[in-house]
Amino acid sequence: MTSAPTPFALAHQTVLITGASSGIGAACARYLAPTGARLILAARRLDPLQTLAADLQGQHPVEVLPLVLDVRQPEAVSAAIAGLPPDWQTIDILINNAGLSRGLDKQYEAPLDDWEAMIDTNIKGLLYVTRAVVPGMVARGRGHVVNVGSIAGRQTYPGGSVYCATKAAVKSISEGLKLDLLGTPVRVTNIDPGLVETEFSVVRFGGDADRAKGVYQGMTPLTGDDVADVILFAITRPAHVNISDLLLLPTDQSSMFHIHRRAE
Ligand code: NDP
Ligand code: 8X3
Repeated sequence: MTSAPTPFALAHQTVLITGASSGIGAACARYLAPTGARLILAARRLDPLQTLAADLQGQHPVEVLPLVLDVRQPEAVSAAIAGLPPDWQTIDILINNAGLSRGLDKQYEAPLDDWEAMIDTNIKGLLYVTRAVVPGMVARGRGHVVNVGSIAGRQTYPGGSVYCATKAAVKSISEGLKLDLLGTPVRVTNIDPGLVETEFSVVRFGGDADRAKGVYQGMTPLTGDDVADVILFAITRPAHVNISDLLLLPTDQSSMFHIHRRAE
């Protein structure tokens, strides 16, 4: 009889989660809090980070460091990582989750600002954080990077060309990072969720909550918890196991274009 593999222990591991003020990132924090990991929760909004930190610390003996960070600012990113308190400098796990979508306009009509926001956050921001954190992982001989892409990076939909392109870029960046890290123990996981009900669609539609609700109408989307659960699985595999690429869909979704909706 074979025995189950020993999971990778998260106790005392320092985890940086970008986009931790909401949705998938906040769910990752909640899933990691009971594991003994130490959490750096990064986003632009301090209030929700502090509220989340207080909630987690009320429930678990967990160390949490809220970090105000705009991933679009390369100097601010490198200064924030270099300026972490000494006992928080050794980041073992990076969850590159910060991201957003803006609008569903046709490519030949979309506001340029929307493109800048998506490209600067989803591609360049992810790269800036990776560039600031991964050298330390290589030097220490341990680490794991989880990049949150999307099914949108695998299938382009009307009005989504730039958002989809940013997520296709995340997939390429994940593949490239794994290639460049070959020969080191640092692991790379790319996870591409389908529809997840978070603040994502509210942000996409400029605060229009009713339009956002319509995205998930009549179907059961993933929750941030569902994604966090799978990320927790990926980062707790034994050190010689690298889950490279994951597509995670709601049962009601088979592709970008096949969504089962019940009459309500
Ligand atoms: P939310 O809008 O709920 O969360 C997005 C998070 O990203 C927030 O914490 C936000 O914090 C943060 N963020 C946005 N811009 C920046 C920035 N410039 N610097 C730092 N943090 C930033 O959406 P989700 O949780 O759904 O999204 C998380 C990731 O999952 C994104 O990369 C998204 O593309 C991806 N994804 C989402 C899916 C979905 O259907 N929801 C499906 C597939 C992938 P703040 O505003 O405080 O900075
Ligand atoms: C988010 C999923 O389908 O709204 O990446 O683009 S979708």
